[in-house]
Amino acid sequence: MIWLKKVLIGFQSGKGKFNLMQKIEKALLLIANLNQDKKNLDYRIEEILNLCDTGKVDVEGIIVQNLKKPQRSYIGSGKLQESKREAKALKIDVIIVDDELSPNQQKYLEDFFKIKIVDRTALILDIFASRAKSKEGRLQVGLAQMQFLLPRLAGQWSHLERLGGGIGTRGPGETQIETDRRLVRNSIKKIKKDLEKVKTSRNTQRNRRIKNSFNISLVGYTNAGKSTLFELLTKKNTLSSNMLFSTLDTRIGKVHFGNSKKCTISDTVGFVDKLPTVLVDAFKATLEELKYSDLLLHIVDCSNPNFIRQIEVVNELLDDLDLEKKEMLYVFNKIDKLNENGNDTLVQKINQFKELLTDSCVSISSKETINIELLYQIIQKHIDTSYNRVIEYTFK
Ligand SMILES: Nc1nc2c(ncn2[C@@H]2O[C@H](COP(=O)(O)OP(=O)(O)OP(=O)(O)O)[C@@H](O)[C@H]2O)c(=O)[nH]1
Ligand SMILES: [Mg+2]
Repeated sequence: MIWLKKVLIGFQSGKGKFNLMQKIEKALLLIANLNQDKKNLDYRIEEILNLCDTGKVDVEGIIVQNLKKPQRSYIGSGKLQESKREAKALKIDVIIVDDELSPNQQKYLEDFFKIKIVDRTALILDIFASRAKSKEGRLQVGLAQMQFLLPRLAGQWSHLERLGGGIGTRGPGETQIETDRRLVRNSIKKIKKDLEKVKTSRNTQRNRRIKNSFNISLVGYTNAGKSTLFELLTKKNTLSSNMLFSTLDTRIGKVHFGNSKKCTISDTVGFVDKLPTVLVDAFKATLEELKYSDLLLHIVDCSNPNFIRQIEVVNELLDDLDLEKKEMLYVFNKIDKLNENGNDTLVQKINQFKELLTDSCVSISSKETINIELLYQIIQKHIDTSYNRVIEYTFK
């Protein structure tokens, strides 16, 4: 829990931003595989390894246990002993757990391993904290960190209780927890107030911008290639990198089409499976831009064997945001990677999926600029149709 303490002290001193992983640390990864979900296990491992890589953690070993139901100690006691031996042998600095731990589970594992325990949510929060650049982004992530911290504060003072326990030791510990809780609650209140202010000024700017223009938003799973396409279409230099959550804050640019109608395009945060609940609000706030879009371009990394699951994750979140009725064009990106050997089954899967989508789909490569002209034409058609709709409506 030392890092949580750091977050708290940081907010007290007004800095408000912390990296959980300052240097590259050696990690042991624990995975409880419920119901022996073999099909998704490889994908799950690949994704958490990517997250670890992005969070600058070196995974030295992975321990998976198949379980029928969740355990109080996350995995069974035999596997825990094995993990402890492994952690010692590999000189591990941190245990990464690929699920969100309850405060009790967190405390149990900390007491057992006596080294830092970082669950999936803490890892994602840390990546977000190091990525957030705008004032709003930083406030949103700070708020999520505080909300995550609050129920976990109790564990941090257990060392005082252990100094003998019983009378005379519990008092100061308990009081400190209460003080910490109050400080965190006060910070939460302050961040919420600051966020309201930022929101009002953003709404004013947006109202000015969306008037009279056709607004396109890029949405999609993290690492699908949204920023690369944004860069290509706007000729802007944005951050695109082979890391998860490169983009956190929505960026807006202009695109020029043949007709005179003004067109804006926004690049948004990538989606991820099992999004931590404390981050849902932050996501919804950054994605507010989508409500004002006339067209969503759903960018799919079709070279990823799990692209269908990734599409589902994105669509579920869009549903949550009440955006399921928005006009959407599926953009199958990274087709250049499909020429590699051994991709036949994947290509077959893509073709089957595309048949279901009929005309609302286009395959491109943003990196190799394949079919970009075609994408322009399709977008142009959407703009023309929407423009005609407006004219019909006005003259009726
Ligand atoms: N081979 C290939 N790589 C691509 C293509 N488009 C993007 N990439 C690579 O995929 C990685 C992720 O690209 P980004 O544009 O940062 O992806 P993103 O969707 O913005 O990611 P987040 O901001 O993390 O959600 C980068 O290494 C890109 O160079 C493509 O068409 N082909
Ligand atoms: Mg991006």
